[in-house]
Amino acid sequence: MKLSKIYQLFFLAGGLGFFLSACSSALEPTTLKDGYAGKFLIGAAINTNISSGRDTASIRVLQEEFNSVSPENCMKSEVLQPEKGVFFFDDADQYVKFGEENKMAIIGHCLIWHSQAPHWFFTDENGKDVSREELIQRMKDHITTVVSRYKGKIKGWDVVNEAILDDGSWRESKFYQIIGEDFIKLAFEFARAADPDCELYYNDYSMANEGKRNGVVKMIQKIQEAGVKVDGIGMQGHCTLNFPDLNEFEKSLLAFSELGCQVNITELDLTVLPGYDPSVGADVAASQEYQQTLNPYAEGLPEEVANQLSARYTDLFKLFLKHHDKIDRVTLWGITDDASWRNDWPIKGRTDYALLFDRNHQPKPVVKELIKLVNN
Ligand code: 9MR
Repeated sequence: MKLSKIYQLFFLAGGLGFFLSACSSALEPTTLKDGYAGKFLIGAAINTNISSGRDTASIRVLQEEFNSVSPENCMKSEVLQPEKGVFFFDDADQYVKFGEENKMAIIGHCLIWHSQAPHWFFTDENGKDVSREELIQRMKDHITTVVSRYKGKIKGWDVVNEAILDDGSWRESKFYQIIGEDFIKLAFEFARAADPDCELYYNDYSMANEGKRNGVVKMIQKIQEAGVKVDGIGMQGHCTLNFPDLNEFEKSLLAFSELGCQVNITELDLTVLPGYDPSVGADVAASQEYQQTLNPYAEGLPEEVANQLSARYTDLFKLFLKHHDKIDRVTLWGITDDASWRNDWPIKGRTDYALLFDRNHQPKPVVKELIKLVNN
């Protein structure tokens, strides 16, 4: 063969290779929801600025990157039933409508939680604790009214939130004090009766802690033995750069899955700020005084810390991918850094960088890495 022919063939083959690789990279997913399709849903908690349509910049990111929504606050009992028998559904209705219009998997959060529950729920007209029967009735009325209203529209409800402490013991909430352990089983029964086809979850923070893991497993087993189905367990996933230990997180994920429950990573975010005390988990009641030294990145995040954040998110998603057959959904607790609750907890007025999209609604470099992980 003449040398010029060989060159021609060589260039043809090179061109073809270039064309094929361009085609395949054009086919590679470029968004989180497409990247993780077939593995698990990618959700975000949204606030009323988003569900009302006001925050158009965040809505654009949500529509491109996510396929599930959770209500950050508008379905908590103090919002939904501020007075006995007086329900406020405007924001929750708007949230569900928004989720439907955007074809998202819509999550309900949360029916029974000691926090953000209205005071009247537990007291009688004299300000004394209500009887066990009365509190059960109030729980039943609340759950039945709320779950029935959105029957067939909500993929799954966080039925009970944060009932077990880090050492595995029961939280001494009013629900526990007045009703006893049974309140969880009853809550699941009431929710199941109101919407038999809806998924029902137990949701909690610091789930990687051995004590909490064992306590939750014991509690769920008891409910299951009583013939009540728990479809899923939510591991909240409020993380820091070094908490929780991912080996412990994995042990919990496996333990929950072995109960026959799907696992949801429900409230993922990652603070980079100093001074976090792991023993408070994500207890909204915790608070600390502001100090300048505890707010070091008000003017921007140093590259070194940004890299640590990327590496940590990557490690978390590697673990989720490893167990994608057990995980139904990974939900970030917000979309952009500015809207994260972490800026104000446990210290008000700090600048944190907890989420995957920055204050200009741009994806952080790690988003591309997370999408690449799936193909590798
Ligand atoms: O992010 C929520 C924040 O805006 C509220 O002020 C707070 C109290 O209602 O709740 C936050 O969300 C919590 C979630 O509902 C349950 N797990 C812990 C979350 C962070 O505190």
